Amino acid sequence: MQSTLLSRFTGCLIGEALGDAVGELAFSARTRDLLDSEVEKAELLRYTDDTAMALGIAQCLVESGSVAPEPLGRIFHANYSREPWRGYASGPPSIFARVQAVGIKYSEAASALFGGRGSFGNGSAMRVAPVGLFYHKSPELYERACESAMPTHTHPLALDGAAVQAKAVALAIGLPPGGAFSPRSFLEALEGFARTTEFRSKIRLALDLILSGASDPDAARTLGKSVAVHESLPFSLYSFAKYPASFRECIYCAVLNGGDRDTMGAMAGAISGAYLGVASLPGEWREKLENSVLFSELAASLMHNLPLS
Ligand code: AR6
Ligand code: MG
Repeated sequence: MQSTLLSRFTGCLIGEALGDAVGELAFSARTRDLLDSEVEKAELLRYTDDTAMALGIAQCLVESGSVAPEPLGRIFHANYSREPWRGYASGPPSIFARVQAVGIKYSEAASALFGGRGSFGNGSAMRVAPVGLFYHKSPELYERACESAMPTHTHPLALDGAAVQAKAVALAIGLPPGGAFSPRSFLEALEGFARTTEFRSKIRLALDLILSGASDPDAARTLGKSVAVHESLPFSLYSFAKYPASFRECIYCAVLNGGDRDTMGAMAGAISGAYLGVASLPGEWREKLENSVLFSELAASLMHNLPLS
């Protein structure tokens, strides 16, 4: 039982990193064959800011048992300062610079972005998977996911998106990987968990597209695939719910239909890895993953420090 849960936790973190790294390659290798050959040629599968920030959240949970915005902001900031080349968008670095210059709180700097509306980029959802793992049985899951968004993303859509992605990971952990998977049950549970009209209607649309047999490119066009969280997250959920039995097929769907490829790979990969467990992720991808020991260690530490439920 314990080893099954550990394999899901590890699968989630490694799945996130693999989807991110393979998705990043898909910006230049835009077909399945080209992508396979790029992965084969690569010595190392290198992840981007998505996974770097997910690692920051896991680190904060292991160190403090919480995702309080200020300590979490300090960890994001320190990790960014060490590796600024991971492909961050403009929002987080500008928040870190402002906090450093003026001494305000991370969440205060975050809420001033984009004309005072805060960011609805997918940055809060792309990194939230460890919150989904840690609080998978907790009634506080929604609130804790929002808390983890606050150091950089304060827009209501970014908060709801973080909560929906965390819930997707939590649901995936609770489902038997060998059993019959119902896209309807999975997506309707997420629809019921979401609190914004945008997410509720997009998740419903993702289900309708699966049930009606739409093609993946049509689904991507219909749902959207940009850095806006209410576009790229619904298509990531679609990718997992359409291809639950195969990590590889799920990732091909998420990263080979244009848009924000690395982040859709990261979000879909975290859910798929949590559902299937680490042993079901492609071995030839796993053996090339940068820092893979760190993911296994963090997964074990998260599991051994779970809050009482
Ligand atoms: N109004 C208009 N545009 C917005 C708004 C808004 N309220 N919020 C976000 N955008 P950012 P992230 C647009 O900078 O979410 C990395 O490559 C705006 O164009 O907060 O952490 C990752 O791998 C802004 O530049 O960063 C992900 O792909 C963009 O959304 C992605 O970037 C990103 O928001 C994550 O970015
Ligand atoms: Mg990225």
